[in-house]
Amino acid sequence: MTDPHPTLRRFLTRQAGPIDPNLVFLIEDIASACRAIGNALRNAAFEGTQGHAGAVNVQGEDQKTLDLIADDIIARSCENSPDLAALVSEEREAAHWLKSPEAGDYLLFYDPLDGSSNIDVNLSVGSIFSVTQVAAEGDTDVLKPGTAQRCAAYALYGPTMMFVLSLGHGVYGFSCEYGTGDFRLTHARMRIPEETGEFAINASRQRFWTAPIRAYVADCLAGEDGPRGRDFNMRWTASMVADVHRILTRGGIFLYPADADNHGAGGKLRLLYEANPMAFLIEQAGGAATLGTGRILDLAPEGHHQRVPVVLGSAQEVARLADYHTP
Ligand code: AHM
Ligand code: MG
Repeated sequence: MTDPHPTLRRFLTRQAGPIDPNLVFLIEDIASACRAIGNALRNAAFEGTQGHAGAVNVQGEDQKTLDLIADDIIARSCENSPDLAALVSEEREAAHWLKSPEAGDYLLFYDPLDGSSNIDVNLSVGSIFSVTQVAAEGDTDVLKPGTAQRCAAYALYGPTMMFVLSLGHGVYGFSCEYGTGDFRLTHARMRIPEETGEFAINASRQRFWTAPIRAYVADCLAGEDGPRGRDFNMRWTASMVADVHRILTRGGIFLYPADADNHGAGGKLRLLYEANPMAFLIEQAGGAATLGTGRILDLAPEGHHQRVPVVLGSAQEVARLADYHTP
């Protein structure tokens, strides 16, 4: 009888279609790192690793001790992966080259611990990954559009630790089995419902919002008696991974727009290791991911830590939001 919950390795080698064995190694190295980060999070109160590291990253954000631990775990777990040429991390200023690039080598972009303001209050956090390939020997240009992604994934450290992956043929969710530590397939071919009655936005920023975002949210809040003719629910976990996972599971729309306060920086979320991988996963699950108007995956990146506006989730709702931008 076929195992209804194959391990990640079995899925990659038997069920994911033709796949480069060195990409299998890389994905397994990433998953091993996530397992180790999950353990570090669980033991943080004993190990004295909660709280701030006393350092600031390249983006001017305070680094948590666990941001740095997670970054180190991922780098150490993946640096010997065959054909991995470079790492680009939220916590490192520049690309970390592991070898001289050859055509087909892999480039790994990652946010080691996303939503890390949630750590000390014991709420869900995650890690986000994006993989592209080197175009030609000696090519050190890591700034490729999201359409060039070979795969994208995130780990969610929640009540169940999960690893959610797309290789460009649908989205597959693996749950970490208590006891064995194996990631086993539990959510095959995840699909986002097209319609939704749930939105996610940091409402404390309302005074900074642009007119289209203001109008969209006001219409949702007006509920059954408003222009939408239905009541909406609002959820915001301050952890993009948790918010995206909820949307992949039961639909919804997530917004982190550019506003009067973050406009100069381009937005809040980073293109290469937050917006692009999440956009890839959302599109692979039948949803849509935009900058408010244009598709995120088509944007040509200009910098390693470039920030962009992000609107993603159920396709119809994302399309509706775009309409608010049309005069
Ligand atoms: P981080 O990578 O430094 O944790 O920042 C990204 C996080 C996202 O997970 C989340 O959607 C957002 O920042 C929360 O922002 P806010 O503090 O405005 O709620
Ligand atoms: Mg992040």
